[in-house]
Amino acid sequence: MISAKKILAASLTACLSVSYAGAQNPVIQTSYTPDPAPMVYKDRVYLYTGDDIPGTDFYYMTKWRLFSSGDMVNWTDHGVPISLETFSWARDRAWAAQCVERNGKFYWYICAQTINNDMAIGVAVGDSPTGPFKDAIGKPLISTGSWSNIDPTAYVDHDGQAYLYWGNGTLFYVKLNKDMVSYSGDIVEVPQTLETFGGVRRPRGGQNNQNAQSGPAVPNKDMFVEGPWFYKRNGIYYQMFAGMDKGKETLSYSISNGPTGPWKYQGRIMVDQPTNSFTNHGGIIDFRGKSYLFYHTALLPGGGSYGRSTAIEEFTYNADGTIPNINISKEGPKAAGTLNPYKRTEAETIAWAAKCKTSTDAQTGVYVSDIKKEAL
Ligand code: FUB
Repeated sequence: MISAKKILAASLTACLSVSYAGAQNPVIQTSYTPDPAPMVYKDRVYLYTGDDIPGTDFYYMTKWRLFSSGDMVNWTDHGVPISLETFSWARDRAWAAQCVERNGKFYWYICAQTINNDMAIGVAVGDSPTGPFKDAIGKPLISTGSWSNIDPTAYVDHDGQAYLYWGNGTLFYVKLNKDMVSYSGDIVEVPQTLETFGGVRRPRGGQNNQNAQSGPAVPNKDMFVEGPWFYKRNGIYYQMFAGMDKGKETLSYSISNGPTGPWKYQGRIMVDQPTNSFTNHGGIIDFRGKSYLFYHTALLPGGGSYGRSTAIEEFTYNADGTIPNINISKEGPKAAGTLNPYKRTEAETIAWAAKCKTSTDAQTGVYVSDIKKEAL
């Protein structure tokens, strides 16, 4: 049964989506949405994010959220498909994740703190981009006792070989098997030099984001801190990552002719921007002929370094495939399509939800539960 409020909100949303032309960033206003990981599937963008908890003083995160859009402006809230409870081995720190599709199955690579207190990478699997998802193997996929086991990014190359990269301070990869939930060969540590990632990697140590501020004594241009985003476009392999500038994370990138390097540092994509957040974490997609950078800021009211939100900028690659400098904006992307006014659109598809709150229950799924001032 759908409440009157929900029907009212559905109509309201349809109006907003047609006429609304104001700010879009941060793109989700009903919850904090750090570490955005976009995925394009069948003419729709799926946005997998973390969930910052307001009022905390560290990245104590417990769940992962999902949204989708057909036009980059109206985002449908799919709630919380997975949380720490999905993974029996995970106890805290539901950090950055990415979902990729292979042969109609969806593999959501996550990282979390284990019951042994280290960080490990796991994988949930589902039959649709919105799930339901379950822990694919009932144990971590990557577990070496290291705090560097965070921020997985996966890509299935055109020859069918899939790769999983991840890391904090140190960048690693493995070759995934066709099942996407196991791997063959050794875990490989990617060499970091001035030429490959703009600097030598910082010393090993308690790899958390505080330590990321202390780099090595050599004059680096940049360095790999965390948050790799691995993909291929027009024959070029890209490795975007959170680098470092003046004690704050950048988005920087390296490229290669092959999936495992050698990497060549290219520079910074996003640097020195008033994001209000120490960390940054990005994802890049092409959708309907345009290119988009997803990143996070702390610019949602009440936000901060532990209250981060997804933002998006449209951009154009340079002719040689290099990526231009991208600044943050309040406006965000323009609509890349329209909602179909003859098709039912429920209230949880929202263009600007600053005064809305969403909730979930077993019967209705996700629904708009409040429309008022300062609803977050
Ligand atoms: O969200 C927790 C951690 O902060 C992520 O894993 C890092 O990439 C940084 O964004």
